[in-house]
Amino acid sequence: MPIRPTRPGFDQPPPSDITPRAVYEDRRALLKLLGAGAAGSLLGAWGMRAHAAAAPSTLSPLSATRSAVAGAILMDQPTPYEDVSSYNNFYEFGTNKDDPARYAGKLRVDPWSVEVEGLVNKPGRIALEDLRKLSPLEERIYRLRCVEGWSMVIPWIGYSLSALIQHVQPQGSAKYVEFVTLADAQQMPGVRSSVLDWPYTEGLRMDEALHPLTLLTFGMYGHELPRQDGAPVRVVVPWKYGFKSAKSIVKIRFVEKEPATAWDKAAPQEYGFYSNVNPNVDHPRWSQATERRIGEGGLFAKRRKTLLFNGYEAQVGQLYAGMDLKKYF
Ligand SMILES: Nc1nc2c(c(=O)[nH]1)N[C@H]1C(S)=C(S)[C@@H](COP(=O)(O)O)O[C@H]1N2
Ligand SMILES: [Mo]
Repeated sequence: MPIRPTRPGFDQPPPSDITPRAVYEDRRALLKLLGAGAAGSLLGAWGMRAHAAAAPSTLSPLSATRSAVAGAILMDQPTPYEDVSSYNNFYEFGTNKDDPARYAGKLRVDPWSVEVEGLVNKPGRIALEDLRKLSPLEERIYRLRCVEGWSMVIPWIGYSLSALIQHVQPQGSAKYVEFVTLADAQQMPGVRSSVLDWPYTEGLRMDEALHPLTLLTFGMYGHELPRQDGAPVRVVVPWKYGFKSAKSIVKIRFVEKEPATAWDKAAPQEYGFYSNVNPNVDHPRWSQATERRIGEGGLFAKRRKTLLFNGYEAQVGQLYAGMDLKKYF
C-alpha cells in the first residue's frame, strides 16, 4: 500500500484510516491491531501519522511507496524523529552524539553528485537528481544497531542499491563495492581531528551490496535526510553494525580486492570488514549480547537481546553459509 496515496488529501487521511494516537504510541496495542488483520492500512496510516508528528518543516517531503522486499518493514515502533536526528555518529562533525545536529547544518547538499568508478562499463558522475530517479523510492522500516550497544528503528526512504549497481554494469572482476564519503574541512569541523583517516570509507562484498535489503538512502520519516543523518545520500545495511552505513557518499568504487575501511584501519582488532551484528561475538572491550533502544526511557529501561544479523538472519544468513563468523567478524 502506498505510503503516499495518489488520491488528494494525503495530509488529512479519511478518519477510517487514522490510527488513534494512543495506539501508535503503544507498541503492544499496535501489534494487537496489526495481528487482527488490518495490517496494511493500519501500518500505512500509522506510518503517515508518525511522519506527520515528526515532520521537519525545513526538509522537503519525499514520496515513496511501502517496500515489498522481504524483511523490509519491521513491526517495531519507529524511534521518535527527535532522537534519530539529535543522537548521531557522524565523526566528520565531531565525536559527541550532539555534534552532528549542532554542526551539520552548514553542509551544502545541493548541488551534489556521486562519482562511479572502477571496474564498471558505465563509470561517471551522476547528479543527485538523476540518482534519485534511477528507481522508484520505497519506504523501509529498519532496525539500526550501533556497535556501541544501542539501536533505533527508522523509516528510511530509498531503493535497493542493486538498481544502481545494475545500471552501471560491473565487470566480472568487480568483487567488492567501496563507498567514499565527503571530507571537507571547510564544512566539517571534525575532519581537522585525526580520530579517523579521512575520508571515511566503507565497503561491501558484491553479494552483500546486491542484496535487496541494502538500501541506497535519500530520506527518512517521509522527508529528505537531515544533514546529521547523512544527507543527501547514504547507504543503510540493516544486518551490519551502523558504521557500515556510510553517510554523505561522494564516490562508489567497484574493486577486485577487499577495500580498506576507516574503522578497520583505526582499530583492526575491534572492527572487521564484515561487522555483521552478532550477539555471540563480543567486541574486545564489551559484550554485544544486548542493546538499549534509544528513546526508551532512561537508566531503568530494560535492555533488549541483540539478534543474530540484527534480526535479518532469514534474509541474509545464506550470504555467510560456511563462514566462521568469529574469524570474519
Ligand atoms: N561518513 C560517516 N558515516 C557514518 C558515520 C561517520 O562517522 N561518518 N558513523 C556511522 C555510525 S557509527 C553509525 S551508528 C551510523 C549512525 O547513523 P544515524 O546517525 O543516521 O543513526 O552512521 C554511520 N555512518
Ligand atoms: Mo555506530
